[in-house]
Amino acid sequence: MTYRFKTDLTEADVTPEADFINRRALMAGAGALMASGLAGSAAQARGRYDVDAKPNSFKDITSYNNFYEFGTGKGDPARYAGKLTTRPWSVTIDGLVDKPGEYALEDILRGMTIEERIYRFRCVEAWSMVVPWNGFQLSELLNRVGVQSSARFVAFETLFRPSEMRGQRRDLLQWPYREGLRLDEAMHPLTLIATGIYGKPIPNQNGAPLRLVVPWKYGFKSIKSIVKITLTDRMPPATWNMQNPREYGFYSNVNPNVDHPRWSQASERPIGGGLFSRRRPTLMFNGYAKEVAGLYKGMDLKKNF
Ligand SMILES: Nc1nc2c(c(=O)[nH]1)N[C@H]1C(S)=C(S)[C@@H](COP(=O)(O)O)O[C@H]1N2
Ligand SMILES: [Mo]
Repeated sequence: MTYRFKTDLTEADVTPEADFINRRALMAGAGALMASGLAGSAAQARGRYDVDAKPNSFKDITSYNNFYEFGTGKGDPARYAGKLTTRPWSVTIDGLVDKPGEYALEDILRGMTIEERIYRFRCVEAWSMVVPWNGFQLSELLNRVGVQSSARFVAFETLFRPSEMRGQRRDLLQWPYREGLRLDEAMHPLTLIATGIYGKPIPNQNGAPLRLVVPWKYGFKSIKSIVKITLTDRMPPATWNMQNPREYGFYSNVNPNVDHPRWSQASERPIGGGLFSRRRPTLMFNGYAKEVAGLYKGMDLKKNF
């Protein structure tokens, strides 16, 4: 019998990224074994929707954030979001659904298929990351509550609790933070409700306990700490669109050909590449054109930006 003391572990042994990369490597190995003789065995380890890029570190993803409920600085969410109480938590689902109600978090999670999805993430401010999310498809939840045929859009709201969200004591934005999707966007298999990162529960600064992830849209569409989901027949209000409709459209699909009025969207700065890391070209629909371009067929993307 051998004893393994804590001191045997190096930093790399205990970081979640290391676990993650090791697990991936194991899966790749198993996949390669099973698929020996078949082409594309390397792709075996990658999920259907995973991007072929190295994920950012857990540290990057959880320390460089936008979450104005806790302040406007990139470090404010990590500094102040720990205060937020995320249990108990419930989400009101109402509007044009068969089974409206206030659902406890546990009831929402029960029976959901939690998947791992490695997605590109592109903020409208022109920085980007690659994030290994855990979560379930929004479509699964919507199907469970029964979307009525008259529904055209889905509206989302973040928690309003100024006692724990210090940014809400100021009029930085019109609280609560709100976002919306067209129903077909919401039902798309890429559209995720994230519950974790790197296989760990999603940290408060990233939008615990439930946050939206729409990887082909600018980051502000991916609303955090959701308490309300409403099915509606009208295009719902969206926080940044209300704030400045000239700069932030309802759709806000990532589009290198449509510049923000105050900066170019043709390229982006990957976070975590170091001080002198190179910008990289921004991809149409953030690299998800094959999956989502069809949703916008016939639309003028310069007008409907
Ligand atoms: N409720 C709420 N959701 C939000 C925001 C916010 O300020 N409040 N910021 C958005 C913006 S601008 C971005 S880029 C992403 C950032 O997500 P991350 O911190 O997990 O990277 O969250 C989005 N969701
Ligand atoms: Mo953003």
